[in-house]
Amino acid sequence: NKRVKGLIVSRPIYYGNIATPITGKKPANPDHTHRWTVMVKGLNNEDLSYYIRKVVFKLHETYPNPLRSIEQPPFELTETGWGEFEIMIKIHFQPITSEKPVTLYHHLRLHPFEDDLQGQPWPKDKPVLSLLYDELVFNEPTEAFREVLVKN
Ligand code: SLL
Repeated sequence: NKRVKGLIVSRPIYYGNIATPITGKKPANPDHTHRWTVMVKGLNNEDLSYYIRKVVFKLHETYPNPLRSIEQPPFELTETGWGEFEIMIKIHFQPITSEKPVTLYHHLRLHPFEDDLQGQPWPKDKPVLSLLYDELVFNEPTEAFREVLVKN
C-alpha cells in the first residue's frame, strides 16, 4: 500500500438538499410540511461508487433511527419533516483507497432565503435547492487508489 509521494488528487462533488412543500396526499405524520432529499452527487450525475463505498447521513434526533446508511448510488435519502437542522454527512471510501472517512455538515434547507428577484413571493410548489460544490482532496493516495482514479 505504497503512497505516491507529492501527489494530490481531487474529485468534485455536490452535496446538499432539495425540498418541496407537501401538497395533496398527506404524509404519515400530519405535522410534516415538506418532503426533502439530502444527497452527495458527482458532476453530471457521475456514479461515485468507484471510490465511495457508502454515505451515512445523521439526522436530527427527532427522527427514528437517525443514522441512515446509503450503501449504493445514488447516495441520497428522502424524508419528510417540518424543521430545518444540521445534517452530518459521513463519506466512507472503498477499501482499495485506504482513505479515512470524510465528514461534511449541511444545513437542511426547507424555506427559500428570500422571495424571488421580482419581489414576488416564492411559488408554493417551487422546490428549494441548497446544493454546494466541493472537492474531495486526496493527499498522497496509495498506488492502488491512483490506479482507480486514472481509470475513472
Ligand atoms: C427546529 N432545531 O426546532 C430544529 C429541529 C427538527 C425537525 C428541527 C421531523 C421530526 C419528527 C422533523 O422535521 N424534525 O418526525 O418527529 O426547527
